[in-house]
Amino acid sequence: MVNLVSKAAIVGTVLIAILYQFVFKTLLFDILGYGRKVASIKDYNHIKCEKIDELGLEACEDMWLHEKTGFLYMACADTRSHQQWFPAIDNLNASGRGLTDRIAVLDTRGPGRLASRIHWLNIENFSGINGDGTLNLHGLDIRADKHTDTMRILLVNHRPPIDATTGELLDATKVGANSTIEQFTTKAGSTTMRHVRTYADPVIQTPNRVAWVNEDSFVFTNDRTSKVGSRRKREPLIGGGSVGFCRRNRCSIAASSGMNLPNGLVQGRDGLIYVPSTLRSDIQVFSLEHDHSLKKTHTIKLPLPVDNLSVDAKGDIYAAAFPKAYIWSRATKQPFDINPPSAVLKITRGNNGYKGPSRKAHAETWDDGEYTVEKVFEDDGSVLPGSTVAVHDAQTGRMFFGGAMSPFITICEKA
Ligand SMILES: *[C@@H]1O[C@H](CO)[C@@H](O)[C@H](O)[C@H]1NC(C)=O
Ligand SMILES: *[C@@H]1O[C@H](CO)[C@@H](O)[C@H](O)[C@H]1NC(C)=O
Ligand SMILES: *[C@@H]1O[C@H](CO)[C@@H](O)[C@H](O)[C@H]1NC(C)=O
Ligand SMILES: CC(=O)N[C@H]1CO[C@H](CO)[C@@H](O)[C@@H]1O
Repeated sequence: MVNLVSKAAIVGTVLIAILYQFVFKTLLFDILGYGRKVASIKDYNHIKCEKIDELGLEACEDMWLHEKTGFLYMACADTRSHQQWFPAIDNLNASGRGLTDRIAVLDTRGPGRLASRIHWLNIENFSGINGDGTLNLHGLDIRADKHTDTMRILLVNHRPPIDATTGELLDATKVGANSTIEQFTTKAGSTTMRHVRTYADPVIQTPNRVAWVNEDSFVFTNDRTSKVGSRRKREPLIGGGSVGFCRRNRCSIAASSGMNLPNGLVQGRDGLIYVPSTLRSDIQVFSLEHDHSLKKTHTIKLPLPVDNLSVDAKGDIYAAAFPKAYIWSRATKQPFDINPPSAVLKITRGNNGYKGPSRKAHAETWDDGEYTVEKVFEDDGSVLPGSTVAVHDAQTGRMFFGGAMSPFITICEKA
């Protein structure tokens, strides 16, 4: 008996040691970033960045660039309300939710002062919560029509849960947010967007980002498996989350295995769906099958945990990355005091042949034969917002950065 116990204890200790090696070490160093050295933007002397901390461009969680016009569409909110209501990070005080979340449009290629090139989209035909017309924004995607100037907008909307009979707020810490996906339509340069429909479906649980796949279908990530509860608390260790597919008013789960905090997915120029999982430091690549399921074709390993992806006009994918995720997570609680480090990765398809480490200061590249990953630059938190999205304009070379909890956005260009 004693022998058995001690044997069990030894096996237990060994298991913990192995766990430390493979799980906690990965978690601590590779994912949370303890001990990782971060370069400063000043080390990249070919890049000049400007922080935009006025004009109301706050908590701009997600961005999309209209290639043709250079209009940058941003889903913005305010940092203080995100501290109360932002279901993705368990901020579930619905009565403190933002009532002014809106879409900003910045004419990035126009002349004149920035302030004169910004406008906000007015909303038409959308009732919001009890008729107040409000949205609580998160991910967005826009599809520009090939032949007309129509643009189809999809927005993740974290509605507070409402009692259908009394119209009173329900306790979101118990039932979670009532998240939906909203479709709007607008035209390039217009100052309004008109509501088309709401996607409310049991499959839309914890939506994070949406991505159009054609005129009437889209995919989206559920960053977690459940809105609230104990399963959710364990998910960082056991994994979870899924990708859903919606066509007109019907939604279904398209992929649900091997993810851990899947978030800012995109459709690449190659038609494949790229799904980053923040807590796995990888991007899973899927093809969309005729039955609306996703079939995995590749996994791109990344040197840093990444967040939301964007595709530029050349088809290169840009990713906002967290060199020190543990600081990012602290900053979500003190967004005005702590500005976490960020990095930008560029992912290129096609075997360019591994060229060895690049000569550019601090540049690093990785190549798996199918995809090349390059660290474009990183910042210790002095100019970039704790970035959750990075968008590249291939025409001008400019890059735009926003962050869910940041009180500002940043624009960078080659000096
Ligand atoms: C929730 O938000 C409301 C409105 O901002 C605020 O008065 C209240 O103190 C907040 N509750 C908690 C628990 O933080
Ligand atoms: C708004 O909705 C109303 C009723 O649902 C409809 O009659 C009207 O045409 C809509 N307006 C626009 C601009 O679509
Ligand atoms: C969630 O939103 C949908 C769409 O507006 C609505 O029909 C439903 O009643 C809402 N449910 C809750 C619990 O708020
Ligand atoms: C659409 C979007 O912006 N998604 C995610 C970007 O990254 C942050 C941090 O992980 C998430 O909270 C967002 O949900």
